[in-house]
Amino acid sequence: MKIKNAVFLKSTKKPADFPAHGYPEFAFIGRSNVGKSSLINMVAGIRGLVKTGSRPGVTTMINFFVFNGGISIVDLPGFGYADLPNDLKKQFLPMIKNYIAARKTLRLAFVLIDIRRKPDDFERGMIENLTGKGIPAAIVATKCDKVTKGNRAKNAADICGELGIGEDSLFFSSAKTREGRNEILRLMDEFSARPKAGS
Ligand SMILES: Nc1nc2c(ncn2[C@@H]2O[C@H](COP(=O)(O)OP(=O)(O)OP(=O)(O)O)[C@@H](O)[C@H]2O)c(=O)[nH]1
Ligand SMILES: [Mg+2]
Repeated sequence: MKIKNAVFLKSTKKPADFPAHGYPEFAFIGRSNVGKSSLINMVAGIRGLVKTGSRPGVTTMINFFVFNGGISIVDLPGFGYADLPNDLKKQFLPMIKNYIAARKTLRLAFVLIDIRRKPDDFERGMIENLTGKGIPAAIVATKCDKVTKGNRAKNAADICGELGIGEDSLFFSSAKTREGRNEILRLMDEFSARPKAGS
């Protein structure tokens, strides 16, 4: 798939306000600051499409975008940063869970993990939540430009070990070098064409 255009559609917190267009949908899920919004910009090929920032908690709403007039892309708030204001922090996890529960058009979720970290209960819980609802998850290691080749291989093995997935199931990405873009686009193509699991 080539990206011909990518537009912002709306930001909301409530399932009642989610767009009803019915396009195959792809969501980016992960901890605050893992690089969700940057990855969407990189895949879109538009630097300022989504707001990003060095402080965690930049994305506070569920943001819907449309690629090529027929693919829905969703940027979610992150989770897991202790120093966010309390009211925001408490909203994020239910917001993500309600989104997953409500969204019948969700074909595949990209679950992002910083290549320098180990997954923990948050990532495991999200993957369980998704697969429990029949939604496939693609695990994407982010910020791969920040590690040496050796550390990348070691950290990738650790991440896969922790999550109990085969090493060829982990995708590598960098918003800086654009690594991973073609694979993410290929997954979007593949899962857009497939009927949704269970339907
Ligand atoms: N070097 C490098 N920096 C990155 C990469 N991806 C994101 N960043 C930086 O990491 C910070 C967080 O990126 P965001 O894309 O805002 O992260 P997010 O997951 O959307 O964060 P929240 O919206 O707070 O949940 C920013 O300073 C980005 O420039 C990457 O691949 N490489
Ligand atoms: Mg963000």
